[in-house]
Amino acid sequence: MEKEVYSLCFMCSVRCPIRVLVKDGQVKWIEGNPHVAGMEGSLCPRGAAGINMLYDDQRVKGPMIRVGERGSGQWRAADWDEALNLVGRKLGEIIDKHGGHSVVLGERTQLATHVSKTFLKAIKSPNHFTHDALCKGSVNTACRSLFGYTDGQMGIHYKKTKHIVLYGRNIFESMSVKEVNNLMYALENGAKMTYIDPRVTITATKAHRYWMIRPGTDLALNYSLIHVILKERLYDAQYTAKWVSGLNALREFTSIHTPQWAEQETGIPADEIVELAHEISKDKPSVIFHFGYRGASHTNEIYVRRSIMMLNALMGSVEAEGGFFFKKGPEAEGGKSVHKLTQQEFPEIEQPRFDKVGTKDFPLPDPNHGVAQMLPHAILNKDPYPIKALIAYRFDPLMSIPDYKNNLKAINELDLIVAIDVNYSDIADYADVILPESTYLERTDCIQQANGLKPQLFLRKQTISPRYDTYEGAIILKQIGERLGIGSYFPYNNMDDLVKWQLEGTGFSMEDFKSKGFVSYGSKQIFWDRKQGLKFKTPSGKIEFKSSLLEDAGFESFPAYQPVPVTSNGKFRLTVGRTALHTHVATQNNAYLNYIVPENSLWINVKKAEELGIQDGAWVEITSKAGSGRIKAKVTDLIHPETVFMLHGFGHRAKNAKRSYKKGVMDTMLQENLTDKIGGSPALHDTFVTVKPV
Ligand SMILES: Nc1nc2c(c(=O)[nH]1)N[C@H]1C(S)=C(S)[C@@H](COP(=O)(O)OP(=O)(O)OC[C@H]3O[C@@H](n4cnc5c(=O)[nH]c(N)nc54)[C@H](O)[C@@H]3O)O[C@H]1N2
Ligand SMILES: Nc1nc2c(c(=O)[nH]1)N[C@H]1C(S)=C(S)[C@@H](COP(=O)(O)OP(=O)(O)OC[C@H]3O[C@@H](n4cnc5c(=O)[nH]c(N)nc54)[C@H](O)[C@@H]3O)O[C@H]1N2
Ligand code: SF4
Ligand SMILES: [Mo]
Repeated sequence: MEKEVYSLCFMCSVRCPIRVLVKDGQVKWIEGNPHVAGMEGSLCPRGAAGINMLYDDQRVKGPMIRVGERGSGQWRAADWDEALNLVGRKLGEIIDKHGGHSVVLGERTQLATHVSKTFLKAIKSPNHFTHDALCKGSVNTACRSLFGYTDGQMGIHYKKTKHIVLYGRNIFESMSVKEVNNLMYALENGAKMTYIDPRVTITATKAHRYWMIRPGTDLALNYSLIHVILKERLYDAQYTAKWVSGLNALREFTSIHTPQWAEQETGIPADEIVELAHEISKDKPSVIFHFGYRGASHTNEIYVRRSIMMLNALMGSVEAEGGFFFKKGPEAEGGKSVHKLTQQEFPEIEQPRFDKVGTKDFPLPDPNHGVAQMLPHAILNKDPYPIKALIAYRFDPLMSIPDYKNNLKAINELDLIVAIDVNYSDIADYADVILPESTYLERTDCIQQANGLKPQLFLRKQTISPRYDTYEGAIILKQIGERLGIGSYFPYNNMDDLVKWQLEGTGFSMEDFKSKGFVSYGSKQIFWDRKQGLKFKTPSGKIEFKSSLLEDAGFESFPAYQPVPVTSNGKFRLTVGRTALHTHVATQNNAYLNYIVPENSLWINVKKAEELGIQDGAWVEITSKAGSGRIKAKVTDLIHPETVFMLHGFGHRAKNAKRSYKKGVMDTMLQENLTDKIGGSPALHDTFVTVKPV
């Protein structure tokens, strides 16, 4: 028997719509959903490798209870009742003794996030955190400081853009299928692409203009671009007059930041900076200065992101075709949003968050996701109070928070670690109990409400029954909840119940997703009226260059630029990033992806390698304040001499993930745990290393 099921990929968080061919109960083929604009049937390599994840015999096949030391990789299989009873009993004891706030749940934001938030609210813990701060915390804060919206509430209209500027936004490797397809469409129709990165990436090779910037100096470049744009009046004067506050303050501030000054700092020729300002302003407002994710990852990141978004505002590209737009929800079409479990009434929580977000110590990061990298500090220093239990739900603090050794020390202080994972991840390996989730191909998930130019709903639909003894995360949490006496917050028995409840009042039913995998609230794209109808949520109702969010919290809108010293004494700035073949720390043990990219290597500039006596392909030792590792060198002139680069996600220590075990070096083994104290992102690129041949 053959059937086609529409669903959502989950080999990464993008959740591309897919069509899955199932034959005799086996998944035979996965492709992009052809009915979805921008997918055109395509998938990325990781999406195609979903089949290998499903049929991987090295994944967690049923609940596991640890028998050896933490991290020994020794487990015994348990049935669900035993494992859940154990977790319920231990959590109950911890909550009784130390309060609900001693329980922390960290996850990668996903469709069932409203379920885990509900779980924590019900046990009176403020300590739900997501991966978001690690990914784009400062982007979020920067956008709120300017527009009153988070970056997540904004979208990018790639397809109609005329010029895109990418600051280490390696869009053709660190990808999302729709973004790539839409940008390719624009490029084929004449759009220009400027790419800025200390390293020549695949994206760099496709760009019209590539600048090998000195690492850490994007802010200087942007201040000089702003200087030229303001001095030569290249900005959209009508738009800024109506919608921007603080233009004069910005003009005054950037008056010293000439292109000649920036050339010294960035290594980019002054005349080329002027040329970009001229060229891009001709295409305004259909231009994009991409706010980026993990490119410029430094302690001043919020100001880099603000400078990028100020350039957009100067071009009038915020809420413009071919620029940025604010995502519209169902209400914009007279429809109703889906229900979330977090809309219930909960007991009041008195304690601050473990990361102190929302207090005067850490006022600005988004409390919706908190600041994950504060976890080791909170545990080790019992600051602000003791933390006793961690539930890691599709998130690996060991490999995703800088400073592995410190992370390990911290989690070893905990009385209970529970991992809800599909794989033997590194955190699962250190857990006391692993509660395995069914893979995305084996489960129906909560509804995805996709706000955007056209609000839509998508459904991840089970394609085959679970191959092993696994459950959906929303069912696992409900089951633990029942053992803690908070079962009434989870009013469903299975995923279909939950989805039906979410859809109540929207006018849509599960049946409506069958033919195409999604439903739409309307058919036209909604842009607000740029002349009168922009709805910024800042106190002034304008784009605040001079930001009340920042200044009310005691931070400057335009702090003086701090020059970036040239790295010396044999030191390199360590930079990291992704490959098109892997997702973060999740896919290195996938048979197919592991076969193509089994380990990482260290990119090092050819001249520096020569000085140090390092040959291409030879083993080197890389050392930082936090740790060291052995890795093969990739000697190349495609990287700036002040930095070395490695892929994130390798060097796994979990023994049961046999293909990835100890392959390559873990970046968190080297990185120090540093943070942009205003925006909330980690400063992943502020660790310095030495490299020597072995
Ligand atoms: N295949 C794949 N795609 C993904 C993901 C994945 O895991 N795999 N993850 C997704 C997620 S969650 C994210 S956040 C995005 C990340 O998307 P990106 O932020 O585009 O991804 P990275 O691969 O981290 O690329 C960072 C780049 O910044 C460069 N860089 C380092 N220092 C500087 C600097 O000072 N200035 C500039 N301009 N550049 C610098 C590095 O050389 C590197 O090429 O990717 C998404 N897409
Ligand atoms: N050092 C360092 N740290 C980083 C980064 C970096 O470049 N370097 N990048 C940052 C960025 S941009 C991001 S987005 C984060 C990502 O951080 P994480 O969320 O930790 O990374 P992922 O690899 O996406 O997935 C984590 C876990 O999810 C599990 N998993 C996969 N599918 C499922 C599923 O269906 N259900 C369940 N329950 N589990 C599943 C995987 O096995 C894996 O253990 O890391 C951030 N941290
Ligand atoms: S970008 Fe690739 S891995 Fe991520 S959801 Fe889309 S197809 Fe899947
Ligand atoms: Mo991310």
